[in-house]
Amino acid sequence: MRHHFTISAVALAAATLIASGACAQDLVVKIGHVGPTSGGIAHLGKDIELGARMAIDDLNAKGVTIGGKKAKFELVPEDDAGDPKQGTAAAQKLVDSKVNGVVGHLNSGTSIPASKVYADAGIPQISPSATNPKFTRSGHKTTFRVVADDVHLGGTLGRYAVKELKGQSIAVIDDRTAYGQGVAEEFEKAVKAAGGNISERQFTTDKSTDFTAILTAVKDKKADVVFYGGMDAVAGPMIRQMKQLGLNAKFVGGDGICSSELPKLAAGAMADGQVICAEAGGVEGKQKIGMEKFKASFKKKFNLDVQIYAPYVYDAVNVMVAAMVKAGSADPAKYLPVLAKTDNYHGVTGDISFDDKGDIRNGALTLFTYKGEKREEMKVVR
Ligand code: ABU
Repeated sequence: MRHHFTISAVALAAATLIASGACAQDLVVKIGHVGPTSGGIAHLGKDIELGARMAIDDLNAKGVTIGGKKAKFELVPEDDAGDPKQGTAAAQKLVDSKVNGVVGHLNSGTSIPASKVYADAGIPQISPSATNPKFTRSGHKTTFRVVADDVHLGGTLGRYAVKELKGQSIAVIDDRTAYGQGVAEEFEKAVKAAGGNISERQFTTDKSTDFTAILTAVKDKKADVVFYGGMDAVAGPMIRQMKQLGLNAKFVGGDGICSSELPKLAAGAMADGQVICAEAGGVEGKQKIGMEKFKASFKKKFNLDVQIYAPYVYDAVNVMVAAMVKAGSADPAKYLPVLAKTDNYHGVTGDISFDDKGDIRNGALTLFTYKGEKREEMKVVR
């Protein structure tokens, strides 16, 4: 009976290896991924999930050796729907399934509470998109991000609204999420510091669809610049309703609105040059070639345009794996100290080094506008 059990266990292990495509001598490395692949910003959640998938496929195709063993990378995807509670539940699920590391979450509102779950389990987490400064300021050694933060985003856009757009009456609206509120507050601070005037302050939610009341209040103040702290799924209909109300102000926002999808979400209501947004990263010079190649490969592989964050999550996976290779181990306790010392990793999104909080050093921003429904780069700002 004992003998029979042993044979069954071996057969089961062999079947599992065959099913996963791994050989007995392979090291299986599980990379967890969490994003909102359902709900209003599912197109952005899918963007990062596919970016992570592409990184995993490329690593497996290239062949990576960790500590003398051939590594077989597996993506373990979870959906948090952009909801903080679902975010911590998804994080716990990944911890329970013993992932070696996590890329995600997308939203600051999910990434911040989830970071404690990963920290308690000692599992490294790299967000490709969470920009609220608090994400890396809890003192967790396991928390990293590969994008600039809201101080940089809101501050740059606030100065731009006053100095370049010459806004005389600047309205600020946010969706009360960790990201939307945080970036709007940084924008407001920078406008005031640059001598500008915040004429109206309004609030909405990340699920609202009717902005008539708040936009009427903004119109009454003759706003010439509207800043929105929130995501593209709300920004698009807001721009459409601005047009319906005859509010012809510039529309400014952070990385959350800066997607390929925004023109569609605005249903053709965006005038050329009306929208100015900032992606929380940027490449210059020769590095642009790598970014363009990535976007073309992504389009070929998935028949989809990159929305915003796919290149950032691609780099997040690769930075994590580079640390495993250097440490000679995929054990989080062994590769975490190496990951923290990441210095000048040449990624698709530029050179990545982490500071002592896990933030990217010398992070860039790229200002974009939209013309003919296409995103058009204006400049990279450091
Ligand atoms: N950075 C904008 C989108 C993600 C976030 O909530 O921070």
